[in-house]
Amino acid sequence: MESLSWDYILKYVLLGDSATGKSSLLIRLTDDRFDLTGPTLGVEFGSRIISVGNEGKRVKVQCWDTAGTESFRSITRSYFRGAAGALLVYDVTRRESFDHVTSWLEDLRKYADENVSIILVANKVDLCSSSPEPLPSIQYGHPFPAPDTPLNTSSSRSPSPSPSPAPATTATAQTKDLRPRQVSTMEGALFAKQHGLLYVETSAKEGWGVNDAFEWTAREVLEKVRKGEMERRKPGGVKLNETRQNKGGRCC
Ligand SMILES: Nc1nc2c(ncn2[C@@H]2O[C@H](COP(=O)(O)OP(=O)(O)OP(=O)(O)O)[C@@H](O)[C@H]2O)c(=O)[nH]1
Ligand SMILES: [Mg+2]
Repeated sequence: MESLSWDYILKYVLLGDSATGKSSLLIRLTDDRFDLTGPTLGVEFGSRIISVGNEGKRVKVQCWDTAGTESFRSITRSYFRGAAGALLVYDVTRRESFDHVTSWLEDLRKYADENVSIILVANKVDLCSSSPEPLPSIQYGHPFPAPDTPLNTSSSRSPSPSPSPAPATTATAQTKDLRPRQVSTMEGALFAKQHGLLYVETSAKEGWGVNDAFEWTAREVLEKVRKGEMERRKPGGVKLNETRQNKGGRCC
């Protein structure tokens, strides 16, 4: 029975500029495919059960995919309320979409619950690299790079505090078909760290990092539940399957 097959239901929202790949990320999560998608009109919905953490908690992610177009902004904001997790998406090949992250974040802070777990999603990395690369250590709470480390140089994703004399942002594309990257890994990860967000790099096209984006967010939500920082029975946001918890013993 479906109701017995999950431990938690978490409500998520996907937000960010139009054409950053929000719908494509959701389709990759729910159907594991990459399709041509038109712009979202208002909101769309998708759901999947994922396994989270070492204990393999079964989390049903119920995800509202919002339109990035400005004209839908007042509608999409209304979906932020009650979300336990939010994926704030930008396109690494389009600087403007990263510049607008601040404004999307302001909306989230204003309209979503204060405990919402937010992950900054740097999407379309396949356009700049032929394989996913390791993320910088700052993402995992290690020290910031030296103050004089240029923010725009880390397309090579070196977490090293003394980065090699790396080329500037545009130099990532070494293969003819690859595009220049306009927002480096270091810049995205630093922004996330400074604003208390998680950070992940994804390609909805290749499937890189997509499950991580949803799982890491769920981990943070469950950790908040464990610490009592988040209501378990709040309508929408986090719902606990009492039957499974009673049978299975411990909570999160
Ligand atoms: N190469 C590449 N293209 C992508 C990726 N993700 C999305 N796209 C393409 O980018 C375009 C926009 O993708 P959508 O998923 O519709 O973008 P969206 O953010 O949902 O856009 P709105 O619904 O208008 O807010 C489509 O042509 C996708 O095929 C990716 O990871 N890599
Ligand atoms: Mg869409």
